[in-house]
Amino acid sequence: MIPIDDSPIVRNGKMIILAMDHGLEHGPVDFTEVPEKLDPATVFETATHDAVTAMAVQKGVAEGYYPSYEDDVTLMAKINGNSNMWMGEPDSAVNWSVDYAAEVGAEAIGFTVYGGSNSELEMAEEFREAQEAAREHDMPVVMWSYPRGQGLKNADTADNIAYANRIALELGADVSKIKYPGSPEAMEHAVTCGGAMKTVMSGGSKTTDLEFLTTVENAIKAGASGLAVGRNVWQREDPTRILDALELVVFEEEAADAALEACE
Ligand code: FBP
Repeated sequence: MIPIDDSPIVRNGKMIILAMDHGLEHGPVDFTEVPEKLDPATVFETATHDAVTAMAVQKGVAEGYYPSYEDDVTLMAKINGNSNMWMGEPDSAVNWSVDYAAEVGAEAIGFTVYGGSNSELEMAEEFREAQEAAREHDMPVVMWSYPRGQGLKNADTADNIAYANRIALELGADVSKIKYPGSPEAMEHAVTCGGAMKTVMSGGSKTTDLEFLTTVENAIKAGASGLAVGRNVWQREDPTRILDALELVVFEEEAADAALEACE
């Protein structure tokens, strides 16, 4: 872990990473209710909101769309990923190198590691290569750290999520992105397992405004440094409004209901 408070992906110690790699990870099904968002430019527009400290995308989307937004958006290169059509053990192909990501304009790297997968060892070795290359470019590395594999019956237990956060610290991530483990106490424990590394909450599937913001509020109170979110922002009819509210909850540490009221 290196100090990253001066990185453009961080604002006052916190961050809101807007993720849009779902076309690869989940497929067009995530866009059924919002077909206009199949055009990545629409989500890049959303990422120009002040609250967003970085936008995480895969290579093809970065190459095609980032050049039009390089003055307004901080690019995080999500360098591994795979489709939902893959039926093997959880794994993730490395789709672009850190050097090439830097050439495209990335200021940070995103990398998935599935602790507990039969592919975990290869993924850890690929992470080592990416993490050390990122150091050469002075780019922070965010690990999407998920317990996932055939040997894990209940992958998302609070203990497994805390373990995933510790794996991120041990392997040298600067930020770890974990699922909310279900309670503020469990989140606090997971954050503690990450030591001084920053932990951010994963957005998850779309819920109501209040439910989503309350979970974010609880995560922040538990010591999280923000969130990496996709569907809960860009699947909404009005992504600007939820980002206005998120800005208050994450950076101003306001309560969810007060933030929503302020954004009416
Ligand atoms: P969401 O906020 O929509 O969950 O996005 C965050 C993210 O990590 C994306 O980067 C990724 O595509 C997706 O979640 C993967 O979700 P899962 O692996 O749980 O299906």
